[in-house]
Amino acid sequence: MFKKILIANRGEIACRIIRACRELGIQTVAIHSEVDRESMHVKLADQTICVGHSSASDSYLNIPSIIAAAEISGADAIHPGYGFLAENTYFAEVCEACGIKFIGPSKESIEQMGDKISAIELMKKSGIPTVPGSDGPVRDDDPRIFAIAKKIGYPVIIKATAGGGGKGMRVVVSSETLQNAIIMAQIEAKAAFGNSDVYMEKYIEEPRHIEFQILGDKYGKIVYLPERDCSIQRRHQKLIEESPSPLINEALRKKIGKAAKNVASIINYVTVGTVEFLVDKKGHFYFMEMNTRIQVEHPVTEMVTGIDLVKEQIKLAAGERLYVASEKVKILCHAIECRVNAEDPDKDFIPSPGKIGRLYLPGGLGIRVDTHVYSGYVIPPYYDSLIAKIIAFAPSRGEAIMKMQRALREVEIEGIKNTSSLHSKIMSNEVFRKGYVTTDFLSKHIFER
Ligand code: MV4
Repeated sequence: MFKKILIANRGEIACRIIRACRELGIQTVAIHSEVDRESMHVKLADQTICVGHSSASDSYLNIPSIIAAAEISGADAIHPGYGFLAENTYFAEVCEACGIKFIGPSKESIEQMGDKISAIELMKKSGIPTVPGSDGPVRDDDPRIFAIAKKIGYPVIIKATAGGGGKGMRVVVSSETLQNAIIMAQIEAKAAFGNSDVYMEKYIEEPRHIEFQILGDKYGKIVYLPERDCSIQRRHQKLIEESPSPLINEALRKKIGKAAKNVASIINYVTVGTVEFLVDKKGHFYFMEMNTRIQVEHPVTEMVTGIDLVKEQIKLAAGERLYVASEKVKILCHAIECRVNAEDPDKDFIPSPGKIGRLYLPGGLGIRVDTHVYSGYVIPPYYDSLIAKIIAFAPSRGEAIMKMQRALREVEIEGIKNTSSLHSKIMSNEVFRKGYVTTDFLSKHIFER
């Protein structure tokens, strides 16, 4: 096992990782930017090193500085958390070259999933269900686009090859608007990514975003855990995640779970990761992408399964054997996570950094709060706006919703704006309460005009 781990991250996830290390008896090194001197992760760690100025590129993305910090402190491993360098193949490579264990999969695995188009291609070739599509770029001046779209079947969606995060996507319902949509998508893609390539896919109507947590050891054993439903998103940012999905039954769970396990096997995946699928109304599922990191929403799976995913991730990176078996994993409860952001829901969610005055965060039976904020803490404007994750867990979905509502009522965060009122609104929405969550839920039922 590792003796000392450097955490190349900040915020709630850095705190989460330090806690896991402490329970495993591993020393911790926190790195931080100049503005983060008073941050919670710095207070929690055994050792701290300032790695640069406040902007992320000078600090949490500063590879030479982070590697130097690991060498000076004698850390034998680096945990990248999520975001920042978590899916950076070059960083994983540099760690390896310096004899420091990168706590994550191999650089080859990161690379194979890093390019979303070639990841889909590889999975399709390997027999994993993918959305029917053009299998390559399409151009507006190519007369074959009409035949391709007809074969796929309308509606189709045009996506940017270099895209991600839903930028530049366009839905086309009939051949009349196809060519124009491709032209517009190409222009948008060029402006946003400097690359005008676009491709075509069958548009899945009212899909759900269903993802499976997987774990893998270096001996080739892979298990999948019960799914998370992450359909409630705003501008392709997840807001609420829950497990199990109210719209997945045992048979479908097994079917998609096995596919997720196969996806991980294909790339010899080690440690923890997540395979994302789009699922349509009929229960057809399609591979979307794989995240080769621990994710923001991992706590819902921890509450549902009783497995500490961060500790498992560290143990698997250290070469330990996986003792979990998919068939033995039980769904212990229903869990829901609300991401509370320092944003103003009344002003189009503009970030709301600043000093936190009075702070009261909820607790009690069935509530877990993962956060790094405290009364007097100043939220810097440089990084993402997540300030707390409230996780409610109870024997049933209805009870978990009740708990979340009561927890949200207890939240008091003075000095800055936050999104807890939006969560309260969603928790009391009838469509949500019935479990009817698809990716257009927010625009249809919450932000309707
Ligand atoms: C889709 C889709 C429907 N059909 N692809 C959005 C982000 C990008 N990663 C994929 N996205 C979608 N791709 C096909 N063929 C609907 C979405 C989508 C979506 C997906 C997951 C979660 C939220 C979403 C919100 C809008 C659209």
